[in-house]
Amino acid sequence: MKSTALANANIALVKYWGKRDEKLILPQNSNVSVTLSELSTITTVEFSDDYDEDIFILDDKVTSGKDKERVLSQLDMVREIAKSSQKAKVVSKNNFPTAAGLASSASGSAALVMAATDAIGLNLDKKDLSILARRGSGSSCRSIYGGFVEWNKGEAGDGTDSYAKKIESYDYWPELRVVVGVVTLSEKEVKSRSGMKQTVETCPFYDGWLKSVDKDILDVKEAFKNKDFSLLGKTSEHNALKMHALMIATVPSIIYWNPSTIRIMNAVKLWRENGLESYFTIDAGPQVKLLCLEKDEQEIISRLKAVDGVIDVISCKLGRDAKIIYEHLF
Ligand code: 2P0
Repeated sequence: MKSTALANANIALVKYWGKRDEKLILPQNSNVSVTLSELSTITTVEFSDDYDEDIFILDDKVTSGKDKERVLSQLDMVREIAKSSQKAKVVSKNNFPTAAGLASSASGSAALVMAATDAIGLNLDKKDLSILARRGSGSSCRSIYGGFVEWNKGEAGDGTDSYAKKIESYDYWPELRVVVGVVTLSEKEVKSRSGMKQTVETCPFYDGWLKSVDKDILDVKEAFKNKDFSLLGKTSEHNALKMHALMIATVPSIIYWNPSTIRIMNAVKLWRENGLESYFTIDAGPQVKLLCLEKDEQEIISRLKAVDGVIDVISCKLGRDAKIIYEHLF
């Protein structure tokens, strides 16, 4: 009744920002991500009659409040499918800063459902794991897979057709890199969940976003197919800026950037003008992720490290599928 899973974080190239169903976590638009090799969560789950209540320990701290509630509600879903009432102990570790916009909820929820379903003896396929992960945190449905991944928004009211599928495997484009510039270790002030709800409710440009996203998805898929780095980068960068434009035009306004974020954005444009090709994408936090090719990786890393306010740089390849591992955390 004990199992451990490892899932990698992912970064969206075409973003998810807004739900059409808050409870089931169904997105307004389809979206596309790349799974990141170096950012991961490992989670061990044990179901046992010895536990009187569920326990959740994240990065060595016993959690309570919203973080714990999310885990409990996912455990409840797993118990319901398995027709079990056993309580569980969950221990989870991120190898990167939690909740600062490096997609910890994505890798966390994916690792949790994979470990919990395995521990309780369910043998779910990846589609069902993706749906269960989605119920914990939308973007996590993409972290079940490695490589390039699409979360199709689906049409059904019950969410049964809203799950992720792999577009290309982790080894499809070995030269591609995502270099993460860490500019803060603090947790963000506005959580994605409330921020995106505010945007759907108040942003006057939201319809324009929805009208333009499908073309971005076609373009990134075309870029994957032809390994067209420029098209991939341009589309991803523009899509990220469009999402941040929505956030800025939300009432009250949500600005996730800090001065270092803007310094990196300006630097990347300048580097490009001078022949070093790289593009940025930014999620719901100040961290910046740069897309580049292997031939420019070392130059990008050293230039990024030199930008004022950059605390750490993590260079990723395309990550692999989430998986069960055999070294437990307790
Ligand atoms: C994404 N983000 O596509 C977008 C881009 C952040 C910016 O998905 O409410 O933690 O749990 O579904 O998945 C972050 O939001 O939100 C996110 P919920 P989630 O990666």
